[in-house]
Amino acid sequence: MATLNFLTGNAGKLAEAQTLFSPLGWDVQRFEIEGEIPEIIEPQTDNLTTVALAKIAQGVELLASQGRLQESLLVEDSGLFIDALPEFPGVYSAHVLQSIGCEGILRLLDDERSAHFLTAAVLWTGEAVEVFIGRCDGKIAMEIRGDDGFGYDPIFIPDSNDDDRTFAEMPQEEKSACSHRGRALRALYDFLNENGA
Ligand code: ITT
Repeated sequence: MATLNFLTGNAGKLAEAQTLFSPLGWDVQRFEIEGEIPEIIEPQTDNLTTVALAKIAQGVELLASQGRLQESLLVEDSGLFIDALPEFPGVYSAHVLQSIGCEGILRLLDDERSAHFLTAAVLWTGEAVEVFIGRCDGKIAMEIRGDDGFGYDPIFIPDSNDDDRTFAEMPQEEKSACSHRGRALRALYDFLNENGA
């Protein structure tokens, strides 16, 4: 089984990547140095891809410092974008979740509830950097629902879902089949396959 290192502090993201890649023969492991997840500095910018590229640049330096530059490394940056609140929470999704939470988002919204998630996944192949984007359209629920998933999952209803369930009310495989992360990571997997990784 091939190994893919994933530099992330988010256990939910790691679990989703593992669920998606393991049936495909890839073992996704959290990238750690001496048992610790390395600290990564995210730049102030309104672009997810720019953030993800800054993360991979730091990750590749860390690989090099460990003499592991030939290994692959994955990072990703994701955000929730709500049409009624332009660019919000967007690149500030992690900070907004920590400060006002899903309840706070619900309090800000009226009838207009359309939204989408975006993921910018960046892969260091051991030689070069590749970018994969995934998007999932949907809407913000009227209330918090479901116990699965993480982050904004209890308030996001994907359009592909015809029974109004939130991501947090779906098994992980069902979320991955239509999610922003699932789309970006399947594109990444196709790239790995086509390039004989
Ligand atoms: P990293 O260490 O990988 O950077 P993070 O938690 O800082 O992890 P992001 O900045 O990419 O991740 O994510 C922004 C926020 O959006 C964060 O609070 C996540 O919990 C949330 N989020 C990301 N993907 C999500 C998803 O699929 N469903 C629900 N919330 C999600």
